[in-house]
Amino acid sequence: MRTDTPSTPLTIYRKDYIAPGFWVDTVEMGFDLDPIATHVATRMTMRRNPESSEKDIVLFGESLKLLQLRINGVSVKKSSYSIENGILRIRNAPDELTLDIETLIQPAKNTSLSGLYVSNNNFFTQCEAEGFRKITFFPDRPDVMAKYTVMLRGDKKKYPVLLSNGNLIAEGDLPGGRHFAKWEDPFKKPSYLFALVAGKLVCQQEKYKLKSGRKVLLQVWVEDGNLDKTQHAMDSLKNSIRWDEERFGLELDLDRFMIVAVSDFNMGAMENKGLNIFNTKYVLANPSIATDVDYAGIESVVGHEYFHNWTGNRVTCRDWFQLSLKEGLTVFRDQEFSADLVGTATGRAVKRIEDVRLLRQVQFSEDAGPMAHPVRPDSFVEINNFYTVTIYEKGSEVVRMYYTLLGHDGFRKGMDLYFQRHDGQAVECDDFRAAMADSSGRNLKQFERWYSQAGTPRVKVESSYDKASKTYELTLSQSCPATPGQSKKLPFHIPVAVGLLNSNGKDLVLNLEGQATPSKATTVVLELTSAKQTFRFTGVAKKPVPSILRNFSAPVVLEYEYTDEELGHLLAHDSDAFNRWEAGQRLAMRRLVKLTKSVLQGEALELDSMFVEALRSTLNDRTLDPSFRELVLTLPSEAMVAEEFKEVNPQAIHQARQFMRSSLTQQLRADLLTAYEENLTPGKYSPDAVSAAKRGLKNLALSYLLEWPEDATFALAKTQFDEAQNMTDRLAALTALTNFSGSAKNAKVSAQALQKFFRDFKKEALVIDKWFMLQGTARTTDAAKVRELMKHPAFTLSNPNRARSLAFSFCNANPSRFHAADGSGYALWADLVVALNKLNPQVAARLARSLDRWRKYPKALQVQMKAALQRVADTSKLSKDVLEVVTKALAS
Ligand code: B3K
Ligand code: ZN
Repeated sequence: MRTDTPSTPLTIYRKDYIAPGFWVDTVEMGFDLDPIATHVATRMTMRRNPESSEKDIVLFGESLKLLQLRINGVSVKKSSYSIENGILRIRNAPDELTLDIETLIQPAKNTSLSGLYVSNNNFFTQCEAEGFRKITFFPDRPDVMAKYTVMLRGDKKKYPVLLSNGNLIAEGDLPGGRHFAKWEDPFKKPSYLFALVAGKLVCQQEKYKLKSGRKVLLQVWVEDGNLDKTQHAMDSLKNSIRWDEERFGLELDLDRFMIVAVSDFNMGAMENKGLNIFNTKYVLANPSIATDVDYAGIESVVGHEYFHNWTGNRVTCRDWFQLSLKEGLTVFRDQEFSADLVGTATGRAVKRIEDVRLLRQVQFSEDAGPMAHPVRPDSFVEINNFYTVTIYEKGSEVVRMYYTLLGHDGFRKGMDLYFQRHDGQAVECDDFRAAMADSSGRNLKQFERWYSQAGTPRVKVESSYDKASKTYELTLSQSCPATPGQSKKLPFHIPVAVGLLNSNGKDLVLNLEGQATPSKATTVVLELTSAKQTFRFTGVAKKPVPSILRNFSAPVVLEYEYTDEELGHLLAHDSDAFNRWEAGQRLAMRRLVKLTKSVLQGEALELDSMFVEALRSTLNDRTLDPSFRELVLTLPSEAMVAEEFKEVNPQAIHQARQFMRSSLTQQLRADLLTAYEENLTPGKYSPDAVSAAKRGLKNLALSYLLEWPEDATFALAKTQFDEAQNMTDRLAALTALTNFSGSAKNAKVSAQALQKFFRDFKKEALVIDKWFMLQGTARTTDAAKVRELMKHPAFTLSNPNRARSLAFSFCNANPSRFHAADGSGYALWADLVVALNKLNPQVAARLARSLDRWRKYPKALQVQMKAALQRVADTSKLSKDVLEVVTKALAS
């Protein structure tokens, strides 16, 4: 049971799951599309589920006008059904029946972008998680899977294109300038995968030959005028299809696969069966509007949604608590896809580092805050609040640990068994774990705790070397901090990949006592299953330097007392590129923490030469891939430094990090200039990994160079801005110019560049988003400036991309300004959350999360944050989305 009255939000518990009282076998739908009032006729064949304790037909519905309700052609008597709190309940239904429902909905009024809505005069749907109930009354839960046939009717001029899931089986004209299209999806699916699109759209299409020889039709649909921006999405789709065939033996099961881009969309994209709907941000690209990061994002999101066709659609979730079953697994698959496409070992490591950075920065923080939840949550108020980095990114790490434990082939066997057992079913995370255990013969019972316990485990490592016996011991102990509702944690099953380096930086061949290690192995996976365990390596001639948690083999915080010298050794030599990078980050973090403390104590700031020289030699090491060098030179973000402190002072962290950046610039000026010049990419733009890596390093060098006020480097950035042949270089230059703190003359030039950028791209919404984002995160932007920008004619809160570009970027990515001492950032945040709540609760709730960690700040800030949270909580007509977030924050 759930309610629509948000003042008393109802918590739904995993333990309360009961199977549906009725199954639905077929669904036939007819839509008469009209933005003001769309008529929806639904006919479903249903049969009683003898195994359920629910005796009634239970249908969910929201914002619907019910016109008709018939069982086997006869109107259902008022006394036989009730509608209460969004549930239509029919009593005394026969065991088998045909249910007809007619509803009226108002797509143009739907600003929540969930259900059927209008964007730029076209129709789109978003049904995950619970949007289908805004279209018709339905057992809108993922374990009810049915076959759908959909008839779309609408004005032929206004809506020339009519799309739904599956195959087009009929189309034609109707009287009155209308037309129709009939679609049939041959696969049964849960309602959250239903989709329709109608409007004025054009497509890039091609026939693609699968490995089996079967030909499929691929289409990328966009608004007229955007066909010059679809090639990369199409290429990414073809790469995804090929990759899933090769890596997992999974073939596209439909004859037609469509991607549609829409500019008003709550998230990245949606995996509706055969009809993926995408945020334009993850489809549209050409060199003049998209950056290298955008190109990579498109590839990974196109891959992600495509891979859902098997992991999510063919095998789906029994209930929403199992969300990570499909999301964690599919993120793992898209991460592997992107890594495989680059192909090189460094390319793989670079991808891994980027993914881990996101995990640490956002997921570790979530795990330590009021919204912390296990990968398989036990309860929620609003499921849309649980599309989190924990479900997605930590979920992917959990899948990756199976991969680490079972190996490449072992994991593949597990996947094969999973599909063999569960194709066409709605299952649980435990079913996936069972497939991995049964296919490998391994006991993965304890592994279940990764699903049930929230929080980021800490692994503390101590080492000792015994010269006489030539043995080296590592003692690992684990703990996990308390999280809301979980005070005590039991030990996790943690794979810890370890290598040992000798004094020349070479890997030792490892002999692990009591464990058969493959001959010549230089990395072993230690399996930590108890609170504390010792592992002994034999035949170690000299005290080595341990490289622990290689490739980040588990989502934990590793504590080991490395000396600076050892870290320098790892940074210079570790064969594991992840840990090589990690060593540099540890050196940087140690100093950032110290500098922050010095700022707080009013001491003079200093940067030691050991660190500067270590970075200098990495920067100048041409044997290293530029993308790897870029990552080493990228300092831990302010948010990551904040995690090292019990009490966070954002301004002190900002000052410390800025000091480090400008000192590095001062001392590495010549090296940075050389890196800049060596990594130019003249000629035609290509988003390939090699060129993108060069641009990445070059633009990082540029951003450093402008940390030191100097006319010559300012001019370098200005020239790059003026002459850029692609968006990557243009935006990097503009960002550097905007953040430059030099003379008034230079400031004027920067301001002019910013204006020119707007003029040049005012027709490209995705570029204007970048323009707002750049300003939202600019060092000089405070809350007043954001309020001023919100008055700009191009700004609107009702488009989620635009709202995110300014509001989210300021609140989440400009910490020293957002946390201004006068509380102006929090007041702005509260105004924004309240305004968004009326328009779009999902987007509002995302922004509401910016104050999750308010307890971590100094008292003076806490008081103001609490007041802002309270103001939001006290707002009338608060959605349960926002209410859940602010209530949990206030209770922390
Ligand atoms: N499954 C969708 C997310 C739906 C979010 C609903 N609030 C996109 C994805 O993960 O692929
Ligand atoms: Zn997904």
